[in-house]
Amino acid sequence: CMGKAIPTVEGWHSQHMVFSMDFSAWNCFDVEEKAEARGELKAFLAELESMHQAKEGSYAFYDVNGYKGDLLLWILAPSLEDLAKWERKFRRLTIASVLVQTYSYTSVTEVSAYVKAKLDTPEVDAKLYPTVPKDKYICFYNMTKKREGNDNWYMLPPEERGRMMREHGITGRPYLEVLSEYTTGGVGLDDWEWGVTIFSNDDIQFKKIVYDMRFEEASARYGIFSDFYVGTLIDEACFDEVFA
Ligand code: 76R
Repeated sequence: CMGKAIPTVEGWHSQHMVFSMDFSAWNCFDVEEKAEARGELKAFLAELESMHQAKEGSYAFYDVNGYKGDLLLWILAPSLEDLAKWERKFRRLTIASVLVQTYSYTSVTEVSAYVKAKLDTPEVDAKLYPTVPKDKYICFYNMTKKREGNDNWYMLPPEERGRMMREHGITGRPYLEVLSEYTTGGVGLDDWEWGVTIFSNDDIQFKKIVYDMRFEEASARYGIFSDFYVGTLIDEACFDEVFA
């Protein structure tokens, strides 16, 4: 790495996609057409599951709360063209004809050397090539560091940024008992600088960690956030209900 930027290492590419479902269009499908569309979607998810099992990528598929969308699909794969291939497969599904994509974020898994000087450890590998858990809940949002007047993250000396990121790590670490967090970097790839994807079996932990972090200097002074997306896992048990 050259210059003032902290060294980072990158792993899999990442595509977050949020879709809204046009229920009036979906309800024009008859019973058999719906069953067929569900079958196709299940086969698509089974393909993602094999990639995940083979540890050649990973994915998450959640039922989103509120008006921002109905479905959140997160895919991790080695390259941008792999992600494009999955996107194409998805949009050729029958069910895609009743879905409108309302949000997306293209990025890459990232670990930075703010805290750990060594970037070739098993812990770092687990962040770069994650086996995404099938926890009950997901929380996804984007973050950018401010560049405004005196509050310009990118004008700070590296030691200052290091101090704040260490503080950030100290706040975050205890939460690893109750949630998993993945940071993906989108600088040069998409509009926001980072994606934050958190999984837990207790959604209240999202509220607790995000609130806790609001008091950190790195967030209080420099954090800018996108919309938040929360949702519930679409598993075998609720699949037919979600796509009724
Ligand atoms: O301790 C370490 O080894 C890693 C330290 C660490 C870094 C460098 C770390 C730890 N994060 C890092 C980078 Mn994080 N993180 C977020 C959010 O809502 C908010 O205010 C922030 C959203 C959460 C919830 C979270 C959780 N982290 C980053 C970056 C890149 C910043 C940069 O490079 O300038 C962002 C945007 C970001 C945001 N972080 C942790 C956590 C948790 C739970 C930890 C501790 C556990 C761990 O090491 O994984």
